[in-house]
Formats: sequence, C-alpha cells, structure tokens
Amino acid sequence: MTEGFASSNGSTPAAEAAATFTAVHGSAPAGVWSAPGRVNLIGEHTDYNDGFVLPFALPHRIAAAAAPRDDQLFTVATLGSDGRVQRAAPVAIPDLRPGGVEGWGAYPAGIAWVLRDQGYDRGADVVLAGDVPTGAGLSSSHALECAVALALLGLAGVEPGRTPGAPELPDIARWVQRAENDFVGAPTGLLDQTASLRCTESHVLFLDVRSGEAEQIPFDASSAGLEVLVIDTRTKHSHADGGYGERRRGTERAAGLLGVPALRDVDLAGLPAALDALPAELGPLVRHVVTENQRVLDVVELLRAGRMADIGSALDASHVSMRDDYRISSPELDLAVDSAKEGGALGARMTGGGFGGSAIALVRSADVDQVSKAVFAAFDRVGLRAPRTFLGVPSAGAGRDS
Ligand code: GAF
Repeated sequence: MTEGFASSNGSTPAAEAAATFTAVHGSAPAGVWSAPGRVNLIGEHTDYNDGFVLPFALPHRIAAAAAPRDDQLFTVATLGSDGRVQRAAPVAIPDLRPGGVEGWGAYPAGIAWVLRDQGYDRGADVVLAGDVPTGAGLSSSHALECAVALALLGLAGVEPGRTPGAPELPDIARWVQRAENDFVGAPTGLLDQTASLRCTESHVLFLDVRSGEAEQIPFDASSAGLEVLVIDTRTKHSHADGGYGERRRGTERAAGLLGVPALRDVDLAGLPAALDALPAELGPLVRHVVTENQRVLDVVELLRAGRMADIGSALDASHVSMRDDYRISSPELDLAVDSAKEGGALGARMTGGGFGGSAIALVRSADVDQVSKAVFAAFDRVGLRAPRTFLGVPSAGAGRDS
C-alpha cells in the first residue's frame, strides 16, 4: 500500500528528461541536472524569521535536460505524468520581467531572469521530467527551479563546488529565492531551495538561516529500526494563496513591534514578555515561531545523542503548534496526523507550508503497514480520497546526472 519511489515505469527523471529532450529537439541534450523535493523533519515557518530548519531531501527529483542556443531565447517543455509534453511559450531572455510569464512557465523563466542578472544570459532549450508530487507541500517548485538553475549554470561551464570561482550553493539558494519571491510572486523563505541544493544522502540538514551555517546530521532511520512515513493528503497546497504571506507579514510586524531584527531574536525565556507586549492577534504566531525554533534545537540534540526514537513528542508538539497557534493545518492534515498516531506512530506532524499538502510520521519499521492502514481507514471512513503514502528516505541533493 505504501509506494516505492521509483518512477512507475522504472525509469529515472534524468533518463526521461534526456529522452524527451531528444524527441522534442531532435538531438541529445548537452547535459542533465536534477534536484530533489524535500521533507522538513521539523522547523516550520521559522526560515523567514531567521531561525532553524531541519529538512532532508527526498528520492523524488525533477530533472532538467538542457542545451545551449545560439540566440537568447529560452524554451522549456515538460513531460507530464500522463506522458504528454507541454511547452511553455518561448521567451527572450533580455525581455524577461516579473509578471511577464504566467502559469508553470514562470518558475523556469524566473530562474533564467535571476541568472541573467548574474551575467548568465545565453539562450537555452530545457526539457523537464520528474516524480516530485506537485502541490503536495514537498517542494516540487523549488526542485524544478534548482534543477533549472544548475542546468543554466552548467551550460555556462559552471559547476558549483567544482569550477574555480563558481557561485557557492548558498548563493544559488538566494538567487532561487529571489526568482520565487520577485518573479513568481510567492513570498517564500530559504528552506526549500537550500534543502534541494545542500542536503546529502542519509542526513538531515541543520540550517541556521540567519548565518547560513549548515550541519549534516546523520539520519539513517532504517538502521535505527525506524522510518519516516510521508502522507500526501492530496489536498492542494499553494504559497500563492494569501495565508502564507499573511503569516509572514504577521511575524515581521511582531518583530518590528518588539524592536528585534527577526523573531529569531526572541527565545523561550523572553517569550512571556514578548507576548505581553504584543497585540493579542500576533501572540500565537510568535509563540509558534519561538517554540518551533526551540523544538528544532531539541531534536538536533536528540539526534546527535543517537536518540532518534525520542523525537516523536517534539513532532507532535510542532503539529499542535501549527494547528492551534499558526493555524496552517487542515482537516485532512489533522486526520493524517491523528490517525497515524492512533495506528502506532511515535510522532507525526504536517510538513511544509501547510494549508494542505503532506504530513510525516515517525514509525517503527515493523509498524509501517499498520500505521498506513490506520491512515487509509480513517480517510475512507470520512469519505476522503485515499492519501498517497511512501517512505521518506534522506537522499542526495541537486547535481549533474550526465
Ligand atoms: C514553504 C516555503 F517555501 C518555505 O520557505 C518555508 O517557509 C515553509 O513553507 C514552511 O516552513 O515550503
């Protein structure tokens, strides 16, 4: 019942992107680059408050097969899950401007726009293929953007970490964020693109967003007899709807009223005074961010101590905080979390931006089927479409495939 993570036909996104490129353009691509979706183990809506996050990369990836052009046109096509190829309208790189491209084409075009401003303005043909579920809160848009960013840099002969003088991954993450914020118009933080670019296999990435410092923390759940079960509720999640931006503005306003650069500067000890000083409507937002930052630090300590099975209560508390204080959960996410717990999960929480999307549950390996069954039965009982579940295996970050 729980799905594996290979493409249904056994092919990889990189192979599918390359084959589709050849079919569309009549010649092989110059290279293929890919980037993963992510799960955030804990640390939600802390990134734009300069705080802490703890994501890992999923095995699901979006691949970009690409070749340079002799002009400054940027063309993108994508292989849909129905096997059909969809083409975005070609755009001239010098003409790119925010608001100028609509629909899914805005994501790759935003990357061409932001890289143009960094001096990478050669035209390119790009063909995308992937298996990151879209709208599931697993960061498919950032996987796409990171894959395209690495592809366009790669076509310019720039491989981060390999080419002397190449931009570093944190720089690229900031560029991707700029594309998402200013071109696509989604006011997201730095979590997703950093996860996609910097995560490594069998680790969670402990990122201090303020300093940009990142630590790879071993997270080999299977060896510890555990699994992270991802539950995609199949209810659509989007950052473009107002709820995300509203929460972000609320926390920024609170920081301003408290006279601090960001809510990162309020700790647990300072929380009561902060709550006293703020208008009632901002209190719960601040309480979530401050307690969530502390939960990330607590989970990091437990993982460093080899106590993975003990992080469940922090996951639970994180979900309650998002449900009751940040108010970004949904009935489907709550049902996924509650039913996973009833089925025997050690802890569970929604993951990502919220308002739909996915939840994760920490589950003993022996209990995976039992927990999945409990979740499926709960959805069935209330007449909801069956969710999709799979094991979240910490996987490699973005890079060149061929
Ligand atoms: C979304 C955003 F893109 C991230 O920046 C982050 O804020 C997350 O929601 C919530 O933690 O995925």
